[in-house]
Amino acid sequence: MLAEILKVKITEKRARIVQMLAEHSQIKIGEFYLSHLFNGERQLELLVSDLSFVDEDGLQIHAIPIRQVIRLLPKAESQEYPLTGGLYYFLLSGEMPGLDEAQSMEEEWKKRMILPDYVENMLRSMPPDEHPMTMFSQSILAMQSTSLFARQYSDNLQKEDFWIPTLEDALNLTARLPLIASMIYNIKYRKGDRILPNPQLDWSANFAHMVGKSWDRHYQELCRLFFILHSDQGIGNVSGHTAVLVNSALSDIFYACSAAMNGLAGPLHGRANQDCLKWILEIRDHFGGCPSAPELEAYIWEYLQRGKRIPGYGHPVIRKTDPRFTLQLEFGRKYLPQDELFRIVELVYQVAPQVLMKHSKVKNPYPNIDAVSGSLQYHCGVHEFDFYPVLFGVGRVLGITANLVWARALQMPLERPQSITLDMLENKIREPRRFSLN
Ligand code: AMX
Repeated sequence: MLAEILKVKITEKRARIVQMLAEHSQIKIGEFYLSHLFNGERQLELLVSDLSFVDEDGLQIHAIPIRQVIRLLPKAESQEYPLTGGLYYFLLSGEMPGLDEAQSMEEEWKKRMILPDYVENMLRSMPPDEHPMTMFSQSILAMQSTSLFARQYSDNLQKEDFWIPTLEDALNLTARLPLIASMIYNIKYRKGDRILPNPQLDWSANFAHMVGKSWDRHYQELCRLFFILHSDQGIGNVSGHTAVLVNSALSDIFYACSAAMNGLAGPLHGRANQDCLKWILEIRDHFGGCPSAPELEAYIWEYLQRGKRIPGYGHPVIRKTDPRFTLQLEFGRKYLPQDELFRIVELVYQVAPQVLMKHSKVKNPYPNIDAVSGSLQYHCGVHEFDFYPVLFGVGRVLGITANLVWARALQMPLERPQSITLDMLENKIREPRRFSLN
C-alpha cells in the first residue's frame, strides 16, 4: 500500500524536477563566500530533502512543526504518544496516516523483525569496553549482505526502479532497530540476557520490553516520544549528510546508515546526550544535590573559563529553545517533576542561557534536543549514559532511511563537489572577477 502511494508521488515529483531543470537550470540559488569554505558551509542551501526542514524555529516534517506532528499522528487506544509506525508512514509518504495506516506499518515491521544470527555472534565477540555506538554501527554494516538493493543492482536493476528494493531495505533495517539496540544493551549491561520481542507490543514499546522494562508504561511512552523527536532533521546535519553522500555512490542503505552512525557518534552531534547527562551528574556530585541558582551560575562560568562547551546547548541552525527540548521537558514536568537530575536540568535551563550570552560567542545560547533527554532516560532506569547515542541513532535511522528511499526515487546523482588548493583560493582572491559564481 505504501509502495503504491509512493509510486504516484514519485512520478509527480520527478516531473517537477525535470520541468524545473529544463526551464530554470541557470537560476542562481543564493550566494556563497570565502567564509563558507571555512565555516562548515553554514546556511548554504545545497541539499534537497523533501521530507523535513530545520530553520531558526526548529524542525518541520512535511512542513508541519514537530509539536503539531506529535499532536496529529495517531495514537493507539489508551496511549499518550503516537505510534512510531505512523511517523514512519508519514515520513515516507508525506501523508498524515490514520490509526489503520499506522498500525499496518507496525504490523509490517513485526513481520520483518528478524535478525541474522551472525549479528548476535559478532556483538557477543566484541571487547567489553567497546562503545555501544561502535557496536550499533557495526551491526548495521554487518547486515549489508542482506541488502536487496545490492543484490538486484548486480542483476541489472533499472535506475527508475532503484527505490523499490531500497524501500524494502529501509523497512527491513528499521524493523530490526529495536532488536539490535536492545541486544547491544543486554550484552553490555544485562549479562547478555536476551528478551524476545512481544508481538502484542508496538515498535517503541517492544524496545522498552526487550531492555527489560516491559512493566514500565512511562518508559514505553518515553520511547515513543524519544524516537519520533530524534527521527529527522533535514539532511544538512552530519549524520543525514553522511548517509546521503555515501548513498549517492549507489552504496546501499546499510553502508550509508552505518557511516551515518559514525558521524552521529561525535560529541558535537549525537554523543552530546551522553556528555550532557555525565555533566549533570558531575554537577549533582559536586554540590551533593541540586545547587542554588547563584552556585550553578558560578559553576558554569568557571566551566566556560576552562574553554569547555556546555553539552546540550547551542545549535548550528536553531536560534531559540529547541521545541524538541520543550516537548521532553513537558514529559519530565508531568512524570518526574521531583527527580533530582531533572530539577538540575530545569535549573541549568534557567541559568545557562544568560551565562552563555555573557561569556561565550555562542550564536544560540538555548538548549537543544540533548539537554534533557538523558535525565528522562536515567529516571526510567537507563543509567548507562554511553548508550544514549544509540537511542538517538535508533530514532535517526528512521528519518535517514526515508530520505534515502526518496534520494533513489528522485534519482539524485553522485555527490562530487570540487575541492581547490589554498594557492588557487588566493589566486581567485587576487582576481575578484573570477571569484564569482557566474
Ligand atoms: N558552550 C560553550 N560555547 C559554545 C557552545 C556551548 N554549548 N556552543 C557554541 N559555543 C561557542 C563555540 O565554541 C564557538 O566558539 P569558537 O568559535 O571559539 O569555537 C562559538 O560559540 C560559536 O559557535 P556557534 O556558531 O554558536 O555554534 P556552531 O554552529 O559552531 O556549533 C554546536 C553548534 C551544537 C556544535 C555547538 O553549539 C556545541 O558544541 N554545543 C554543545 C554540544 C551539543 O550540544 N551538540 C549537540 C547538537 C545537536 C545535535 O546534533 N545532537
